[in-house]
Amino acid sequence: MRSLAAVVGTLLSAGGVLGASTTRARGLLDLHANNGTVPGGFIVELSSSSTKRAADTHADFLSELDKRAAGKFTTRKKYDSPLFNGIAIRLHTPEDLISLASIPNVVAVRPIQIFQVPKTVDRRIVTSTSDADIPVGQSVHYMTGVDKLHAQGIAGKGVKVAVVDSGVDYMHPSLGGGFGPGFKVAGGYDLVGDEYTGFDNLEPDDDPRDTCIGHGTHVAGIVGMDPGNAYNVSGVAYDATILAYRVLSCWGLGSDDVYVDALLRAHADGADIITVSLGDGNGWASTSVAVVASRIAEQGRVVTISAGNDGTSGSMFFASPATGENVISVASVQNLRQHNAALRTSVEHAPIPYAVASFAGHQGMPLSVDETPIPLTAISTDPDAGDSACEPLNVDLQQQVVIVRSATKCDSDTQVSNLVDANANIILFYDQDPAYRAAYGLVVQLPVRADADFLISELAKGTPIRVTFPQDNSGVDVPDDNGGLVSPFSSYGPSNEVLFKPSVAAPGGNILSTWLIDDGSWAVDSGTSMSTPYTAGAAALILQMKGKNAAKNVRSILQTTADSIPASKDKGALPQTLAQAGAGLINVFNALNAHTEVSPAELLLNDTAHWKGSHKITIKNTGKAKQSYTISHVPAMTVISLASSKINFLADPDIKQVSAPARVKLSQSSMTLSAGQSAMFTATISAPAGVDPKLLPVVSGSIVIDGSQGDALRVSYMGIAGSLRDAQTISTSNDMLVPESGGLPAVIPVGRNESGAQRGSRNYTLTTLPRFAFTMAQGSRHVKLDLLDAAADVHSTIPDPLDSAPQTKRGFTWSSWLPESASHKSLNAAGAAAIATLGPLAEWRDLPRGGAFQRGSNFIYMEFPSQFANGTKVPFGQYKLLLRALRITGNPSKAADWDVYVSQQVGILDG
Ligand SMILES: *[C@@H]1O[C@H](CO)[C@@H](O)[C@H](O)[C@H]1NC(C)=O
Ligand SMILES: *[C@@H]1O[C@H](CO)[C@@H](O)[C@H](O)[C@H]1NC(C)=O
Ligand SMILES: *[C@@H]1O[C@H](CO)[C@@H](O)[C@H](O)[C@H]1NC(C)=O
Ligand SMILES: *[C@@H]1O[C@H](CO)[C@@H](O)[C@H](O)[C@H]1NC(C)=O
Ligand SMILES: *[C@@H]1O[C@H](CO)[C@@H](O)[C@H](O)[C@H]1NC(C)=O
Ligand SMILES: CC(=O)N[C@H]1CO[C@H](CO)[C@@H](O)[C@@H]1O
Repeated sequence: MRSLAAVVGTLLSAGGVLGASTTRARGLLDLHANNGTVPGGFIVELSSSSTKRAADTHADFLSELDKRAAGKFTTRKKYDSPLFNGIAIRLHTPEDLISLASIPNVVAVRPIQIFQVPKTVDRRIVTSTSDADIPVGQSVHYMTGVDKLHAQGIAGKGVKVAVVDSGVDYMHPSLGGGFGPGFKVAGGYDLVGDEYTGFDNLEPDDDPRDTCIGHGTHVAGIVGMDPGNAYNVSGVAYDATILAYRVLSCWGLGSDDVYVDALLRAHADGADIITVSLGDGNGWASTSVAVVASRIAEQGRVVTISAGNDGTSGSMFFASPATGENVISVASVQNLRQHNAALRTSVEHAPIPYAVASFAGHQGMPLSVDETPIPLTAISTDPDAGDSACEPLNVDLQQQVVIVRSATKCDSDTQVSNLVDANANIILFYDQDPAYRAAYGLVVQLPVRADADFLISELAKGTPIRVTFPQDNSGVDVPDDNGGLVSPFSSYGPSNEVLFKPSVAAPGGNILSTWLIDDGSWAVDSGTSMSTPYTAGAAALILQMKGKNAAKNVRSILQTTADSIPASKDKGALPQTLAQAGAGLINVFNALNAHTEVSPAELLLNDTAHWKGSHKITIKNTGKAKQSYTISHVPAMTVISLASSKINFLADPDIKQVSAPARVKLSQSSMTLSAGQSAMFTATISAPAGVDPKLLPVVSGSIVIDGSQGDALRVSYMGIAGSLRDAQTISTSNDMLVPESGGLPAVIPVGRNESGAQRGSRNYTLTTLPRFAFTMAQGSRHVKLDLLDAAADVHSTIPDPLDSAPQTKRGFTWSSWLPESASHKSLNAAGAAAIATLGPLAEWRDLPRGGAFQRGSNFIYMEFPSQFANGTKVPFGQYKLLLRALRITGNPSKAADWDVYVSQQVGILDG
């Protein structure tokens, strides 16, 4: 069973536009700010020093801005932490962006991003316990060794964990039933208020109770809910103290200027661990929250952040702020058990678990039909039939539920379409291909084969059976066929800087935890939002046992003692790519009981243009007796990132993993160390043979160190067996996102009768200006849009998608928008500047690549600019647009490191 990954956060994120069409941009100020960035909003980082206090730099900055900004501005936040000095402001006039960057002491200007409450992958409120042998809540602890630590009474005593989320419903009996000193939720703050939408409507107060969203309550329960409840579930660190920082309003909206504040507050309040289940597919480590989170981690606190739920977008689509260099970014593994809805039958039998199989179906949710009993029919009375409903059927199945085996002789779509043609009401599949995604709504899957066999044998005997689909929330726990494997929704790394991302994995698929007491009190939910607090709880157990000075080592400890996660349940399957699994599934018992330390935990290979293959690894025997070690290499699956078109990333269901191991030479294959002794060996890793470097294969694996006292530790490596600088950055393919579009970039005329991209040259007036759209195949640190004289002798260095694509209708439905934003210091980019242009129109920094199913999909879809970046009107004339994007790791002063695209000719005429 697979679900379409949910979208975490919003789009477009880190980019900013320098200058926009003023009138249109002003219009945007009035829009609901749910479009990626706060219009006109920036976090400005300022430099401070011992002679210049933060407060003074704030005052200087504001008085300078007051002098320079023609329009008004609003001050949203002031940060004067030693970790981050700066101001968040909102400009009311786009032209003032230019002033911003030129003010002294400005270190960085980053647009304020809007975040939404992560849409978790499946959610279900639960109301009844099941009779399964391992309760769904405890099974996660069996997976990670936490059950054994709980049995020893280790549950995070004395450790403070800050939950930065939608608040916590601390009135929940399993979360302490109160707030303040002495309670489990001992402190925190509401930084947003109920109504915050990203505009200037923050209403902070000191009560962080979660009354409307539930996400933070679920997260807090995973960290530390008390045992002894009806479901016999417990948080990982139920003796820890929780601090709740509410950063999401009842609209489910928050913004990163607020998150930065929350992180700094949690740090100042003495949180030992900060956990953040928020993020946005982005790829870059340079967003405000990622930068601040990383600095906090560097200061010796543990920061856990979700990898993101964008696994269907393929490799290198990692969420920010989990991209932050020093944070622990957490992937998700499926719980061993899952909670299913259950149908009832008119014959004596326990409720039968089923899963809704449609594309949009939510695991665990009942099929949405009324509760009248419906007769059941089998297409074949042979439960092993492999060809049922492969041919058109000569029966009328109206008003019947049909049970059918997933065929081996034809595909499920054929079966479904034959059954639907025969008027089947509801289809029950069994033995189903887990990759199956039905296009029809009323298709369910029975995960337990014995249930199907029972129903068919009764029907074969002639017993009439009626089935009902109760619409209440009672259900049944069953083993998950994919239990223990990486959740398909879990985002892939590495980051665009080729940092080792994700760090580790923890249970995040089908997790039972606390919920709002006004909305059922308990829920099963899935996402890296769930695996992240699990890891925060694990860190609390480690800090309790090893002391708080261990904080800086928690990531390494969890990584080196993690358990390898296989790519499938097949015997002998290689480990899942570490780009999705991280170093492996955390094993907290091993983390606290190993008699050996190895370092470093991560080997960063970078890409082939910057390959670092040789690494020294130290093994230390921390036990009381002599130990001998064997050292070996265990490769993981290699991800082929790009489609053979060599432009765009492969997305679900085409993500390709192959067995193409890196070649690893170890200077030693064994060693013996006496108690307390340490020694070093060298691992030399080269890119695998037989994979096309142009497809950017992500290669990963571990050096495994097995000790004679039972320790199994690992050092994990990740790198790209190709050169990022050689990869085309501007997408020009027509097989991504809008298949029928004819490809981007393109000038797109608008009007009732318009349906395609502009071909050839064309004239417009100011009232009929077209749009311009593009999307990125790779992330880019720097994207520039300039105006060219139509006669300029400048040519694209990338193919024009219109040359290869048939002229077909476009599917654009988005309204015009152009995120206003960043003023950045003007370029010293000689390479890009070498082309003579009429002037800059817009620019973006740290743009993410397009994702597969993103809302908005990181398209830039904008009005044809009628003004330069500085607000000066573009005179009437004949023009082309010049779009340039710096390749990842490209040198801005080298022309060859920029992709250049020149648009069709556009005339702007008076009229
Ligand atoms: C409840 O969980 C504990 C472990 O935390 C386990 O030992 C016990 O058997 C469980 N009880 C039930 C009724 O499942
Ligand atoms: C990889 O190399 C690039 C280019 O030198 C550098 O910017 C980046 O930080 C390197 N990444 C790592 C993980 O070392
Ligand atoms: C749009 O097409 C319709 C039908 O072909 C035609 O009648 C109408 O005049 C066209 N409108 C414009 C603005 O060209
Ligand atoms: C656009 O307008 C210019 C100036 O009026 C004219 O020379 C040119 O032929 C027009 N181009 C098209 C494609 O109509
Ligand atoms: C604005 O930018 C354009 C294009 O670069 C330039 O020609 C013009 O002189 C600038 N105007 C001002 C007021 O700086
Ligand atoms: C272009 C775009 O996506 N605009 C959206 C911005 O957010 C508001 C509120 O959610 C939507 O209504 C707009 O469609």
